[in-house]
Amino acid sequence: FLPHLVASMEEVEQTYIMIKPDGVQRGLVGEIISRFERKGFKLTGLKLFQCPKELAEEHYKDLQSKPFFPKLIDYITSGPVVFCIFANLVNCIYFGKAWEGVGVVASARKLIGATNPLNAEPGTIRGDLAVQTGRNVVHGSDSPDNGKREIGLWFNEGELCAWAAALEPWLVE
Ligand code: IDP
Ligand code: MG
Repeated sequence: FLPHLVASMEEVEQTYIMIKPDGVQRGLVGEIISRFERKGFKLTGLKLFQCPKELAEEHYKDLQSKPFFPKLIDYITSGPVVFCIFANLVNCIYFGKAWEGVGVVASARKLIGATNPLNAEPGTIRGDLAVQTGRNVVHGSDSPDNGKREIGLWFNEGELCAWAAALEPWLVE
């Protein structure tokens, strides 16, 4: 396969997924990443990182006024997080255009499940692996625009990899 035929990643919808400190401590990194891989999404970035307070506050700035905000920042900065980017598969090899259908952002939110793990369906990550909102093991962007914003916050230029997945024709018609 010819890497130069990969569409520019800017044209491709991408989501920012973060395995929170409880997920790392509990040894769930492989399990969680595996669920997105098995679904068929393409991994385009990956990092282990101790999040500084300022970055956690910027990431969750929409929740600043919530009473749980200080506890949330303590939680996210309490140990290393693993974060990654998953992209929609594209049939770029043949057509050079993004796959139409439910985007990776919305689909990843479905795989993750409801914010409160007690309401998350079995089969979802939070439904299977977590019990409390304050320890819900994983974050996923809630819109394509927020996906772009979060990727910009957590990754530096040149850290993402656009690559042609050889299995793509078996996942996208
Ligand atoms: P989301 O992660 O499902 O998108 P948001 O409402 O964006 O949920 O909240 C971000 C994170 O803040 C949650 O995943 C959870 O870790 C934390 N959080 C939200 N609501 C509460 C709460 O009521 N108590 C404690 N933590 C909360
Ligand atoms: Mg959210």
